[in-house]
Amino acid sequence: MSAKKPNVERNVTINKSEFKAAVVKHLHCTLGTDENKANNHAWWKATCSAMQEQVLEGIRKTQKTHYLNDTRAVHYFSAEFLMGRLLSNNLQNFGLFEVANDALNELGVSLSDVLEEEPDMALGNGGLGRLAACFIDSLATMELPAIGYGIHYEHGLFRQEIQGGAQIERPDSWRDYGNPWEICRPESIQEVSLYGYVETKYGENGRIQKEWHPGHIVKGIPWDIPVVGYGGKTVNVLRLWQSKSSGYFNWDVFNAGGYVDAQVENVQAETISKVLYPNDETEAGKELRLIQQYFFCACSLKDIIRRYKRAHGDDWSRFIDQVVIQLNDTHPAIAIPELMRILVDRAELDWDRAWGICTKVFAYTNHTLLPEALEKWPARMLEKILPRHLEIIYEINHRFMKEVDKKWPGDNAVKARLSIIEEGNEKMVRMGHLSVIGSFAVNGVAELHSRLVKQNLFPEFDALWPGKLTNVTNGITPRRWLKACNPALSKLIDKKVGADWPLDLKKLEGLEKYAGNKTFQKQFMQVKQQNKQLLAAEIKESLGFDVDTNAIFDVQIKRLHEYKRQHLALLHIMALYRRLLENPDYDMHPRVFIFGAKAAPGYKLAKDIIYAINKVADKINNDARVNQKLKVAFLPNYRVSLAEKMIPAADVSEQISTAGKEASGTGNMKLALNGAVTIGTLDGANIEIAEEVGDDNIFIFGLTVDEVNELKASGYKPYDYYYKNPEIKAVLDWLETDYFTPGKPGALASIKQSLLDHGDQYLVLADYEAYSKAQEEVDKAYRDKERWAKMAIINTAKMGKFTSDRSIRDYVERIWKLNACPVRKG
Ligand code: H53
Repeated sequence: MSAKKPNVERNVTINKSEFKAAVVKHLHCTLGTDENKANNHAWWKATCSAMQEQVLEGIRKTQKTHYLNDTRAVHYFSAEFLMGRLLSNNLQNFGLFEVANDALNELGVSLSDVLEEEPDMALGNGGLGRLAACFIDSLATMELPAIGYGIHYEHGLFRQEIQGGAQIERPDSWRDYGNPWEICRPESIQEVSLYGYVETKYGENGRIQKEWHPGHIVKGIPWDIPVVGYGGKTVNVLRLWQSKSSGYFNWDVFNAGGYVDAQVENVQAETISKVLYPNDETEAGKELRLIQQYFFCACSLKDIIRRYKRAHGDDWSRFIDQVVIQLNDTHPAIAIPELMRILVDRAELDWDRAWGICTKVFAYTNHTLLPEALEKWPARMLEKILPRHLEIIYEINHRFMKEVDKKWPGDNAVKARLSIIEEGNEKMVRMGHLSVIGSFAVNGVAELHSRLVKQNLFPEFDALWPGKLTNVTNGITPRRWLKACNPALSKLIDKKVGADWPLDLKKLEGLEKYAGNKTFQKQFMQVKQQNKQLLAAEIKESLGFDVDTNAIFDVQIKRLHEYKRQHLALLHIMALYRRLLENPDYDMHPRVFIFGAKAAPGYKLAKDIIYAINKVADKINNDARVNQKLKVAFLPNYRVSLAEKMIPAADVSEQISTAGKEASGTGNMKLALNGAVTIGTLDGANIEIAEEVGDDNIFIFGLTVDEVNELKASGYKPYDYYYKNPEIKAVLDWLETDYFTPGKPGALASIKQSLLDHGDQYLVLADYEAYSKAQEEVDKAYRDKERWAKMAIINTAKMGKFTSDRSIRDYVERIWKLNACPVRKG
């Protein structure tokens, strides 16, 4: 089949002097400045523009090739794409990194300083958005016809400042001074309808026809962001839609009374794409969010259909051969009734034919089991914003309920569970159900998660359609997450296993035979040490204090959420502090606990945990009695470009979520790939990481999913642990004093309350002792230098499975059925 491993042959050949000339040309002709005046920002833009010449040529060739071959393509619909910076990645993927480095050097400019000028493109919250970015990298690398569709947010995820220990949100402005990568495509503008009413008409043949008279129309303007595959052959695009007023006012609707809705006037067209909702794993339930979702789905479907019709006219029979749409979570699920509306109301296909098409086009990825993350929309809200879509959803549900009745005759309980409509005080539309019913494949994102999706979330759907629910374990792109972010390790690896591992990550297994080799161990750990020095410099610059690079760098980087249990790590840090105060000779290897995490602005406890980490850090870092052995660094504004600095420097990777809660995790893969050893629970992809590296090379602790369930079923009592374990008690009581917050007793008390009075939903106290023991094992292992080096090497060696190329191969073979379409020179 199709998705073969690509070869390394490159499509771009430009030498140093040509590159230099191109940069200077853009400095003069694009930016109107010159070498003497230009600052790093100008050099960055000029370098991007020089690259963009190559990129645009790549896009042109790719699109021409795909058009001429009339390829089947995957359309990745996602409300989030967390791209990070593009220059370094594009240089790497075109194989021009060294060329650019030398060229800029000759111009007296440092490439690494120039790279720092680029603002992160943070159009996503966390894992789900970053996964989308890794996937489009792999798709381009594997020469697969693909397009990402999303929203051109004016403001991406907020910038986090820490003031007095607390998180402050500031607006992100990734394109305030222009973005050199994006290409506006006015020729492909689309219009999207909202609000209004539905008219029922009777056609000549007695056929009932529905006509939606919208109350509001907005324009969608496409901006294309290039997605350069490794080797620079295929350059796909990420198409992001910006909303604009259409200047269109429907007098008919107004006169017919359909425009009376006060809200309509409130929805300024431009606000739709103004800002990314900063909630990760919580459903916002806001009208604007639903409008955002519909807006980008409607624009994207029109775009797909326009392209299809260019090749196939009004003949819908080949649509399912050409188009597959992957729904990244339920955020784009409204695309299902939208496609039905287009097929039934516009193209006038009969329902069954339209449904037959729809259910062969969509596939859905579930990323969570957390109830608060499963989207539901009030039927009334849908009726107001998308009246025709609500009718269509009712019809889908009506027909589906008949199918359920055939399978489970007369069973109303099962019907209530499976219905797209949840009855109650307020009727709700369950987007997860709609997604499962409207898709031909549904996947979870790690083995355990996919099993739980089948067993707990959608058991009857699995019984109804055996085989539809499946697993595709997540992955990460090794181009960004090893080659680009860890050049020293990459070079060392090149020498041992050859330079083509970025395309075939299983090649890293070749390192295994050196895991016990003293010389290699030394080289490997020297690279780690260098990376730790770089991070130490970053910590010094950002936080103002020194850290010992001989200490264990223990890293926890991810969104702040109770289920991820940063507060479990915090309790343990406080316990170490206490042990050191009680016994100055307490035997531990020096450790620096390093955090990066943003909290959703409305998530009070998550913000309290950030505050607590910072307050505890202040105290410890300034306490001369302990700070030779213990330090805590909370690096503000965690984002992709900061991750790229933290990950190569980590010794220990904290993956300590409550079992059954983290669908997969991808930070776990990035850290292990860079030689960090995991301390983690049997959750998400940690399980598969443990399978790959073996039990000796990972520190697994804590309750399993079954044990979590048993404990909850038997009535979990967190107070039992509080009274039983004096350390837990002491540390929790400490939080209530003003020791860490002088003059403000109780400022950290909400954490204690959540763990005791509010029931400790995520079993922090139940796992505490096991975690603390596992940390002692980590300490012991680290002191044995050879043992540690071996563990670290094996972690890198065994991460082959977690390349996003493998995930994409799984999608291609099992779900998308795509063929690669190589783009040739010329
Ligand atoms: O998706 C990641 C997983 C991770 C999961 C995350 C995620 C979001 O970032 C946002 C919403 C959501 O439902 C899930 O938490 O475990 O690795 C990619 O699959």
